[in-house]
Amino acid sequence: MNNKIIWKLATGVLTLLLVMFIACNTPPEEPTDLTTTPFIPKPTSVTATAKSFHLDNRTGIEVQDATLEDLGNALANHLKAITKTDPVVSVNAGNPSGRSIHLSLAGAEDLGDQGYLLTIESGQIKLVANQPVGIYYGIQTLLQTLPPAGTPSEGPFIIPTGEIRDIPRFAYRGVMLDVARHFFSVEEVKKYIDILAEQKINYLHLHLTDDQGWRIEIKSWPELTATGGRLEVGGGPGGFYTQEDFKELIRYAGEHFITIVPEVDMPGHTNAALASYAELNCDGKARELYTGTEVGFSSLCVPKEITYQFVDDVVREIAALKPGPYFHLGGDESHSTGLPDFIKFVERVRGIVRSHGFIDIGWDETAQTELDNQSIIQLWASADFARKAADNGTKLIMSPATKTYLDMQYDSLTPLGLHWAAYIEVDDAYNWDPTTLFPGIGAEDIMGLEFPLWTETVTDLKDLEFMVYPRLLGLAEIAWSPKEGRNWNEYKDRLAQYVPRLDAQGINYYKSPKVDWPE
Ligand code: TNX
Repeated sequence: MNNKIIWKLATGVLTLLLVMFIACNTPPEEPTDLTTTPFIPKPTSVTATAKSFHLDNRTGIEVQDATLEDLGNALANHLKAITKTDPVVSVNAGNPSGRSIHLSLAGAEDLGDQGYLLTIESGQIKLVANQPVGIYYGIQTLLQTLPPAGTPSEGPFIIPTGEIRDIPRFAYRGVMLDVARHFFSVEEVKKYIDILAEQKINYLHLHLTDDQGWRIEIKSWPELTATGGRLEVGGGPGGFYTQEDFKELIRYAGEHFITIVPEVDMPGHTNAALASYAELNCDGKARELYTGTEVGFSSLCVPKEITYQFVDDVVREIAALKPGPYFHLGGDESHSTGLPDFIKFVERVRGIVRSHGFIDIGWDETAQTELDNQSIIQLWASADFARKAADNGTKLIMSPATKTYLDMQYDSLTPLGLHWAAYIEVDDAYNWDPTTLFPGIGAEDIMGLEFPLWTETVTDLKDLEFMVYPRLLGLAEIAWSPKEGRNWNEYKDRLAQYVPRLDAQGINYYKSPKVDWPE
């Protein structure tokens, strides 16, 4: 061999070694595409820039000022649970430094109160919003770019680069839980709150009273819980929230940017109260406790003054717990209250509710009263009542039973639930739109959507999860994401890819035959 050949061989080997060295030490620039991440609910817009952000133990979290420190810490805790890294949270009002996730309230007006802008670059991630709640939602989205917490994952944790601009379609995105037919403990409700927050649900309406149970302590009327809280459907031990419990629920929900909406259902659905206090009955005789599932047989006594003293005490004590701006006065299925009495009752109670600083919400029957446009009407059964309200400028919460009732069975084989309104398969819960379902009710009339779970047949958290998931994911998307481009086939693939998140949290979801679930 002559020198030239040796020289060529040597440089060849060296080049190879160098290439191998570089390849091993720089993360591969694998092609990424942020637009294929299976987000639920789908963000308003996602654009991809095909690079990647590597989340590792050099990643820090920077918050613009102390007001965002709690959110920074919450994000750090989530990342710790997913990646086993331990990101340091620091305050940095200036430009984000390299490798950080930077949170700031330097948003733009077009993000509204709840929107956010998430910009992922290979060197840093920036999350901006106008309000902390927008940052919270941006964090929920960012977490969906990573594997779910609790799954064994060693990384590398690679986040595709791009930009997500996300603004909710409806300001009010709620669920309702009936804790009266079957009681759910503070711990169970908290577990539900944890998963609701991931879908950007922001209201939890608690149906606190019904024929079968009174579930909130009212100190001036102690028998409501001592007697009225004792049982539940089927005769099992019921339960109730002390005022301290309820404050804790309000606090915990607030930490997840969820507002509690308390409901005391009146004048019907009141047997538990009528069993607790004889004087609330027109005939002065206390009723028996009831553990069946019929509706429409009970009524507070409309002509008696003590009825309004009772309502005033209840609303005042609940107002003192500061749940939020809304109080739901029920008003559904008051079949044992004559219509003139019903109207008289609702109008007077509405005044009491407002006198304690609340905005009143009522089920659609309450639209039969004289309305100013300050009330909110919740449509569940009657589009006619709701239309009357809308024509009057009253805002609607849309909970059509045929689409949004989470206690409706998926199909005739579903072991739990009812079907008086419909069978609601996972595709039925997704393939509809609140702005076109009823003639004469459009986007301008609707302040939001709510997804109720009545619990005549739902006894515990496992039952709850089975009826709620996966339908709630699709419903939450209808409430959050733009209507344009909504498509079941595209969604059902995303849903299938989302499943590891449900599995990781041990959620007992219904494996609908309509979805190709992963093996
Ligand atoms: C109707 S929806 C009711 C509830 C039942 C539910 C069962 C509404 C306002 N009233 O009392 O629990 O059906 O699906």
